Amino acid sequence: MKTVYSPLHAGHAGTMELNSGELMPGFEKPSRAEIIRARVESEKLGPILAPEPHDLAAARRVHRADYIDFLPTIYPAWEESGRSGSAIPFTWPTRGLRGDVRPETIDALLGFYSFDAGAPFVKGTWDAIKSSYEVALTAAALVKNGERTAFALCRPPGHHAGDAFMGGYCYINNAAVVAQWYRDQGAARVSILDVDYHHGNGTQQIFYARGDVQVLNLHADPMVEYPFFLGHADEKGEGAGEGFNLNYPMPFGTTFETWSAALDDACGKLAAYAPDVVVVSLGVDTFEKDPISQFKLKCADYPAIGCRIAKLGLPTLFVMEGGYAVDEIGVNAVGVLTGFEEASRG
Ligand code: OKP
Ligand code: ZN
Repeated sequence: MKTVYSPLHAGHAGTMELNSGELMPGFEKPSRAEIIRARVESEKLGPILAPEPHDLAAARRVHRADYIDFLPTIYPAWEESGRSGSAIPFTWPTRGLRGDVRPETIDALLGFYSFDAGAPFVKGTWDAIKSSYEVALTAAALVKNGERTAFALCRPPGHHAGDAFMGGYCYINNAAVVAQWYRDQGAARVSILDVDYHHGNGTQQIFYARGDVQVLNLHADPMVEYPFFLGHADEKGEGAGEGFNLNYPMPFGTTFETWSAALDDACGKLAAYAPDVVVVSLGVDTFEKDPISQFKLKCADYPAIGCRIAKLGLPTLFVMEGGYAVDEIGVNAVGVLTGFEEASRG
């Protein structure tokens, strides 16, 4: 399996985030991608390729144009206004306020285009976002051109980003971009299987009214876990999308026994949909030692996940999302991929 990776992710560094009432260094840090990359090498998963350059046309297919245009202007505007460090919003147009009037100043625009304070911007953030997007599209093309699978080692991740909002470490929704790109390249149906610990609220929002992209999400129950305000089992899609969004919320403490039964059910629904291609939003924050998560998967479970997905027998693109236990993130992420490869070989 080929991996696509860009060193430009590393410029998105030194971010700060609000956690348990304290501003602290972000969990979503450059070492995550470096450790995964090192494990890809040591496991001899396959060649590591640089991304091809891409303009932002594919991003505009799933994100609002004004949102995509805003992203590269954030840090320059932040510095222009005399600040440094992490640009972070602090006011949002929630119920009872106007969400339809675009404000003029950078602090207000940050709130206008986000749903939380969890997507900080530093000097290298835009270049990292753009490289992550190019990594996803380059890996997507490998699968389109006949590879059974590929790994987009994206950083920053994407699944919390919606049509016109960032949040939860996410800015451009890489999985949504490539799913739409496959549709535009002629795929009739695409499935997105999101196995990250957190609900992929951005992906759900983008495709909620569509029947041509099936979205399956396995995650911690939003009644008690971030992102809190989406991801319940009764969210099944609307209009032409009715029945094509499936959520599997699970309680804190969920082990692989329960989790893999949900994966099995999701794989059954996916197989029945018969997509041309599967996009896996690959988060490994389901791990028992993840510092911000409450599931109990073990290292040995990750190859079994890859194996189950391989048994679908479909072209499959893996897009990196979360995972914050950096000591094991390489073992677990690459474990899914080697499990997939072993099962594909039969
Ligand atoms: C991104 B991905 C605040 C914890 C919540 C946001 C978590 C984002 C996870 N103390 N922070 O889905 O792995
Ligand atoms: Zn996550």
